[in-house]
Amino acid sequence: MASVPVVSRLEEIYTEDAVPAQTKRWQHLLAEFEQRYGKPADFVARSPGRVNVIGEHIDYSLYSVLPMAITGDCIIAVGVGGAHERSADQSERSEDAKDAKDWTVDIANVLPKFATHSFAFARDDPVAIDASVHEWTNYFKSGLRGALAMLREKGVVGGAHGPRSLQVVLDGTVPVGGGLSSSAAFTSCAALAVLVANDAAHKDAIDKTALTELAIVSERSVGVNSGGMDQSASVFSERGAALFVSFSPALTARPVFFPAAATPETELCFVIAQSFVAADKFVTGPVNYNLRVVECTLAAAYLNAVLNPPTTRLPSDKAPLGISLRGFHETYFALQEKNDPANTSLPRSQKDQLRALLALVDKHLPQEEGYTREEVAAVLNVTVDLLNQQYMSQFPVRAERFKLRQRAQHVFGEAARVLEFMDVLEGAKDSGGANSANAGETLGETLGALLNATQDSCRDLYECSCPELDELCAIARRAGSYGSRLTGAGWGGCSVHLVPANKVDAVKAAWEAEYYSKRQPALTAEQRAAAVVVSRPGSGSAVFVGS
Ligand code: NG1
Ligand code: MG
Repeated sequence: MASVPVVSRLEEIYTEDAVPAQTKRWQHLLAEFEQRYGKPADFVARSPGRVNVIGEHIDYSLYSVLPMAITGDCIIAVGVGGAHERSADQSERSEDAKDAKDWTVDIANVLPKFATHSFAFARDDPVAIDASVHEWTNYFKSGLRGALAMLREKGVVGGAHGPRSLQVVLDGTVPVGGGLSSSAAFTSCAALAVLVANDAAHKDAIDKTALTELAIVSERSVGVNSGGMDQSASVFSERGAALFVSFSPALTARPVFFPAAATPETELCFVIAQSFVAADKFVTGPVNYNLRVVECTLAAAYLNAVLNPPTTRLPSDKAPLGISLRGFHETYFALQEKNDPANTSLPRSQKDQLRALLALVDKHLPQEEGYTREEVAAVLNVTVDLLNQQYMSQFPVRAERFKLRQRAQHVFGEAARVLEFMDVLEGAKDSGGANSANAGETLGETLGALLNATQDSCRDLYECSCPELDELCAIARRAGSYGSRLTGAGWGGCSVHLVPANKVDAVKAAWEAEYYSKRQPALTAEQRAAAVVVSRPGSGSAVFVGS
């Protein structure tokens, strides 16, 4: 079991060169807390945003992904208890204690544009969230709700032990709606804050896996049917490394180091560039993100119906809608093996299996124009009503046709690219790293080609890019990027680029001249300064108890 680190010095969280700037920000947060609540904060919880290196839109189909944490993060100063809190004794004795809203959260943001709120909740309350209203404190509520559910299950909260009232002040530096996962940073951080506040005696024993799993489920209560990449990256990351996250058979995450370059000029850098196209999943979820989740799930059910024996049911798994393309994948090959154990031509490695699945998609999901509800329901042997109810009631979607062919092609292809990317990285390490300048170039080109292929697939098969993101990628490649693509959900937000250190300035200048000054002339100086970031992999969630 790996626990969330409890630290008393900021150096343990940030790199040396980031510490001075961060120290100021943390002091400001703590001063704001004291001024607002008239007492010092008890602790600060912290969770970072992330950039995804490769593996886009496959986490909710339970395929492995490779994100890394960024320096931008959410920090929450927390005070526990307070005037409103009814004592455990009182709560137990009183008749109506169960329903009395005796616990409160006061929540403020260092940025005044986020209005201050207070809300109360009862001892056994699941904490109501109105996902139809896009309200910044919903993310805190989602973390609170998930964490309390876990604490109740563990018996830490319940009976004579009421939950704790909280006063919190938050500061976030992950751009909102930018594909860098401000939402997961906020949700994981809130969940962590609530766990520590309610079980202070065990604050150094908060299991990273448990925190991640609860943050994944929590974030869905805000209205997006997301996978688990962002929360995993936020919680598990280690400074200096990307993170290989797997969801099947269980959630695991391991650090992945990029080989050292021969010279500083050839060092491989990840450069993140904002498109400034806002992609708001809450508004557009029914026609983009949540719709893709449904399309992938329907593709899994459809392939199962046409390729496996009629009575085969896909195993229910931790995918958002309970079954996944990965579940189909495993079931299909397990049955093939069982029926014909002597068959030596069955693909054994994940990569070969994914290739075989692409051929099956080509044959059994031929309709480029997509599939109607009636067509899918007929193959699944259910009514359209049941289909709607099973897959489209909790998170509504709007579509006439479901592009099962293209979505499945993207998912299997992208899952294979992640494995290929890992093989290339690990091969480079085995052969002594990118030690000569030429080896560095070849490595950059090979990895870059995979990133470019991801962008093509996102644009053409998954339809989650947009002209601005395509343009940022094209400009960067012309100026020396090895590989460029959108990162996160897409439809706007950020792009990520693999660039050798000696080309970073040229790429930045090209964006300025060809994109920002032309496409986004109205940007403020501040926005412009934040538009492009060279990102080093940062560390994950932590609890800060220093003074
Ligand atoms: P963004 O939009 O960057 O938060 C979303 C999902 C991820 C993953 C990516 C696409 C949420 C919270 N996260 O990321 O789980 O599916 O899209 O790869 O919705
Ligand atoms: Mg998000």
